[in-house]
Amino acid sequence: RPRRELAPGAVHLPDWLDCTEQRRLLAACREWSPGMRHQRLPNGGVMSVRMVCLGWHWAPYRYTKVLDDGSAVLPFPNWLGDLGRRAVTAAGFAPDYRPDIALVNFYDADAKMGLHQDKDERALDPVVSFSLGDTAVFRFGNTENRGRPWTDVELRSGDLVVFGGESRLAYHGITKVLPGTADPDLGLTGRLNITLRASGMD
Ligand code: MD3
Ligand code: FE
Repeated sequence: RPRRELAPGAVHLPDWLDCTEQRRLLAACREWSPGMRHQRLPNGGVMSVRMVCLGWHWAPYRYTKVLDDGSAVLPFPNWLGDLGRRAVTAAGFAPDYRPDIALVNFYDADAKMGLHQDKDERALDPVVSFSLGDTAVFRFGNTENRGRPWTDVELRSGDLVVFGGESRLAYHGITKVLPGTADPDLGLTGRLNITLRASGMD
């Protein structure tokens, strides 16, 4: 199986999830989807992506155990931790990975995610990313600032990327979604990305 190193610590395994695993993950996302919200940012902006969290809720820019309306965050299922351990192991990282956060992002044809760093987790364990549905252009930058150098990589349905080591604090984002690129057999219009993280919190 191809294993592309985007940068030191950033490992891309195209088409890592087989068709059955993509369907199972999509079915789970559909169960979580009633909780999907456009996140409001402290600067007054609203994210174009719709998001639902498992385990811990990302209330920009910190993690909490309760949603903005006071209700409990959805549980992080054990099977998702198992999938995360298989993923980091396949990418060549230590198998002792214990993720306790999943962020599920839904992109319609117009959604984007600006360049940012993921630094709200106390632990620097790898971040695991799974993509489903339409292809997206993922921009992978540097650890210094939002500017160049960056590389643009297409992420397709079934792709796994693991970001650890030197890449864990790199700037990254989604510049566009390519509508209509998903396999019609999957039955998803748009794109889902599921990231797994270790909070480092109790
Ligand atoms: C590199 N999500 O949820 S996944 C995010 O496709 C996020 O929804 C994008 O960025 C998406 O924070 C990109 C790829 C990704 C995820 C986390 C990373 C790359 C990363 C953390 C550190 C470095
Ligand atoms: Fe991110």
